Amino acid sequence: MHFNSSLTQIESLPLTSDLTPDEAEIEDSVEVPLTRQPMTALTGESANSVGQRNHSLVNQKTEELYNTFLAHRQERQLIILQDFPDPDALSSAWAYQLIAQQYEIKCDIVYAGALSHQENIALVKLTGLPAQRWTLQTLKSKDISSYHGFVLIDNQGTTSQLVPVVQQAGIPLVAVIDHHSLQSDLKSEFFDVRPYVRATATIFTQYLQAGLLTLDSSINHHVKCATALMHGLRSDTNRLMQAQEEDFMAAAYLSRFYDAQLLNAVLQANRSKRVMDVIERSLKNRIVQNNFSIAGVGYLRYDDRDAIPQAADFLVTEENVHTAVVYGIVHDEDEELEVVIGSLRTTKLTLDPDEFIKEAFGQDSSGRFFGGGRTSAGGFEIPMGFLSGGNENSGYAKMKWEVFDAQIKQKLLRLVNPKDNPIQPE
Ligand SMILES: [Mn+2]
Repeated sequence: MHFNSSLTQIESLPLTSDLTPDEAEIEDSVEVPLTRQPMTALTGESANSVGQRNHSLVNQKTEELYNTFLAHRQERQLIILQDFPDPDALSSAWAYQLIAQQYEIKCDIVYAGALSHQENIALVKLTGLPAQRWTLQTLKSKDISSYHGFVLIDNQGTTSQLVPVVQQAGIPLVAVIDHHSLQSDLKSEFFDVRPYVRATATIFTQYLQAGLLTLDSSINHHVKCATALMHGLRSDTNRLMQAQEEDFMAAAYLSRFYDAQLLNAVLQANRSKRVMDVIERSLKNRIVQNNFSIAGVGYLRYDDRDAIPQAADFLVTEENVHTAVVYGIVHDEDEELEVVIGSLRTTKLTLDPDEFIKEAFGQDSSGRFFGGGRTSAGGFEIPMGFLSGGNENSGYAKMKWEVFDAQIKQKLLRLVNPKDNPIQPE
């Protein structure tokens, strides 16, 4: 499928050799257990732990990933997250980093945008999650040639500004681990994309459970990472309400290690006033048709970008609404960068957000879709290009918003009311 040809050779390597890394060579900066349980799951002994249906796939993927780590011992890797990483991405990347350390692979977790959701900021601060913000500017100042490979987690490269630059530098893609629908035909050494799984944190928990890293409650990092994974899993499954068997099994496993108090502290993070203001605008501006709630919220600052999915989360709770779409123009004051960003949330099981967004907005001139999704959620980004900036002229700013607002509504309403005239007066 998407594996490159060298994998077949790697697969045939004996599993029994090299299981325990040389203790002397392990970096002592992070506590990682030096002994790991043998990969019992690889031989199918823990069939009850994951659920029969996907058990063999999990084992196969775990083994492939294990072999990938072995093949890249002592290398440096860049883990690239979406520009605005969520708890699922952040926690999964941390799990990858901890697993990789056992093979003396040093990983840096990077994202180009911002941590804009108050819970994400709390998660990173309270757990000490080792993610770094690297803007395109930062990237230019770094010597990225020291990285032997890059890894995409909870994304497939379409939502990060860093990916094209890293690809251009000739750094190979080592692994893609995600649960979004397939976005493009990526060539990666290791590839595990399972769109029917509700969270990437579930996939990582399965790796842990299958023996890639033995969690230990006496190790601080492990407890915090398990807590982060629990948060990631919960937040991608609407607090487990959309969780399926595999996600519940993963949560059950994490429950042995996670810190409930710490998770509670993360969840207590308050919304900023600006986020509340965006939610207020979405309430005022929403139109509801055929159980869809659609709201444009105008301009918002880059750092408040996460107010958009939060507003969508809120609008979808209205009676008789099954799907909410909220969008706005996000602007970065320094770089005059402007982009329309939108979020979709749905409780309608038969609505595929990925299909819906691709159908509504189509592709740009290079064939790239403006967005995509996963179960129950999706998002889109439409660059403003030549129209960016110039907002000090309030007449121009207003006109620009009105044009984008009208066009997005037309495109959405064509799907919402397939038989009607798509243009609805407000
Ligand atoms: Mn996710």
